[in-house]
Amino acid sequence: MQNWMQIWLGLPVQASAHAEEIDQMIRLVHWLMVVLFVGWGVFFVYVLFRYRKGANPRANYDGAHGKISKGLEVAIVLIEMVLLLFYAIPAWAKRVSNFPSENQATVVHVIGEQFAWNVHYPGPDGKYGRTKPELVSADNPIGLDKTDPDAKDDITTINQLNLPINKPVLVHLSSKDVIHSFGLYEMRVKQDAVPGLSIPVWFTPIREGQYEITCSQLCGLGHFRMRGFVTIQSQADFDKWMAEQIKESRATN
Ligand SMILES: [Cu+2]
Repeated sequence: MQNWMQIWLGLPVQASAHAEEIDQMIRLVHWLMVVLFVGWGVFFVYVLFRYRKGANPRANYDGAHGKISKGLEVAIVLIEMVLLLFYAIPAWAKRVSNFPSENQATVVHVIGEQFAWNVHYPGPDGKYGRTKPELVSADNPIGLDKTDPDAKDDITTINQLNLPINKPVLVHLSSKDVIHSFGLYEMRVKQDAVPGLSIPVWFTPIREGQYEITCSQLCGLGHFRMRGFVTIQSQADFDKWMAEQIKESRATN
């Protein structure tokens, strides 16, 4: 849903199934902020007028009395608790517990490095080949061990992630050097890539197109150019693309 508030807040298009849930949360928080901003602003102007020197020649050292201010503070805390308990925590829980099963999802490994995104697909056998840090080189950026039979048909790309539409995507995210952050704004996905860890993150793309992978963690001098692309395409186009990659990798091996 691309409504006026979405445009006003400058939010990108919603290209994943859970994007609306995140945006709803963002909108609610902004509504609360609008109410607080306007409320405090009006109160401030009122106080400037009400407690002006002309009307109050002697200062009052007691301060304000009354239940309104306490009631307002309690109300704000309650609204914030509702946002946290009924929107934020349930939305987060779905992201971190309801992972799709590997055979129903597009499974892909994404490995961050200074300053690129390496993408690793298992190839036709569906099995990931072994990778070893000592094999990492300019033409083997993820250190794929070609002596492993599972590695022979593996597909790797740099800064290009192709995914079929309407099918859950399970990304296993890691990093070769420093902490990066895998940011797909249109998918409302952001997850740190940490060396030594494989972190799963999942989403379902629902909109075809070309989007950007942004590194959202300052990771070094070339951080600004650490961007890749995500292409969301129909299953048929994805299969065609994958077949081309397989053909290409067979020709070079
Ligand atoms: Cu980075």
